[in-house]
Amino acid sequence: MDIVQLEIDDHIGTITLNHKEKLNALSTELVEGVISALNECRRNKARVVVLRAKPGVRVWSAGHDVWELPVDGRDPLGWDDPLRSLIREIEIFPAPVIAMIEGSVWGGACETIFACDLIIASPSTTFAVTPSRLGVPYNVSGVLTFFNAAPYRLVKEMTFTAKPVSAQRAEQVGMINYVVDNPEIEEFTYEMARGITHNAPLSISVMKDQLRILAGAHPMTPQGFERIQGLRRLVYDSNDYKEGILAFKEKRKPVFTGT
Ligand code: YXS
Repeated sequence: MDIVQLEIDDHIGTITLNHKEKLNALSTELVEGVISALNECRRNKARVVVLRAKPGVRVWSAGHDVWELPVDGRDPLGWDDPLRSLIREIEIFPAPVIAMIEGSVWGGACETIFACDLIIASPSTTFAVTPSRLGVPYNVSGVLTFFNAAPYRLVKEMTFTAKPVSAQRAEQVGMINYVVDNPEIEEFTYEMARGITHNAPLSISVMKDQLRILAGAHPMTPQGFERIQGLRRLVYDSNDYKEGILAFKEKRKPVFTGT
């Protein structure tokens, strides 16, 4: 069974995450499947893509595959990391990507959803941004995705506490577009998707790209970037980062010492 499934029908691409055993963790294999599906949608000139998991999942995605996070002194979220590639491919895809969410969303999967253009979630959905739970130093463009998705103070709350935020609260603050109950969520999502396919695709594509460029237009000096990279290295070289990953693998609570 493919861990990523693709259907293209009447200008609408549907990409379904289907790696139940690993709770749709964003492994290299799964990310490559999603990127390949996006490329197929591009070849078929899809005018909108729906990114979803199987109906009724408890966990939409458990985030980055923790077993693929390096503990050998390499940046865990470097440019060619699968999660980084996935975010970029969603952002540059020349048509709207609608995230249709059921179940809980964790870590890098939250960023993946926030990189999408529209977000429709079921009432049971929660979003948990978890770098601080694992000791991971998130990367700059990733933090910018969160910064563009939610109010400043809520981004701080989510990143500092790593606690799940409900779909209702996310909708209240404009972090997602709609909360729609099952089973209506599918019809609601595809009605929106069909509506988009009836509008001018070139106009939508250029507005999506303009919004991406404007949202990313935050001045940062080379010195400022280098200072952040230096701080991030201190974190991914730290005992706490190794402890966070090991505790996850040993299924126990981490004990962070700040070293
Ligand atoms: O023990 P087995 O072999 O059955 O495997 C277990 C888990 O190890 C595995 N699994 C994962 N494997 C790799 N990467 C993951 N992110 C991941 N999450 C889970 O799936 C099997 C079932 O997990 P289990 O027994 O815990 O299921 P559960 O139903 O009790 O709990 C579901 C979750 C999602 C609440 C729980 O699995 C969980 O808390 N997972 C970790 C969520 C998380 O912290 N994700 C962030 C990953 S790191 C990331 O995205 C960024 C780098 S960052 O951290 O910076 O945001």
